[in-house]
Amino acid sequence: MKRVFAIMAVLAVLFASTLCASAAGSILGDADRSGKVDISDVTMIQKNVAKLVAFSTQTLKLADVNGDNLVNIKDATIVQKYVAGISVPYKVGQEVVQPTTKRTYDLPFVPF
Ligand SMILES: [Ca+2]
Repeated sequence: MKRVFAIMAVLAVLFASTLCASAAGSILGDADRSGKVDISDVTMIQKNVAKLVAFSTQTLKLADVNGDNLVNIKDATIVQKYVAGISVPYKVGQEVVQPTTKRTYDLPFVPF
């Protein structure tokens, strides 16, 4: 029985670390999820606005660079300015931690 709990604890830790690892690659404005913010992200946001491309919930949060809970032409313009080297008052290009990755999991106490 102890062995089963130990295996469950290891799996829980691995699952939690996988969630954290996936958050590390989340960059605000990286709408094409390539790991960098460039003109392709502007194009992806424009395609989403035109309803040519659907975003996942996580990608919607990365594309919403001004944080108004909408992905629209304003976000595309902000990312375009960032790519052009124009200063923007948002954290475009910086890693963000998605709220869903902030979960904590209580592990069962396993006496070894
Ligand atoms: Ca927005």
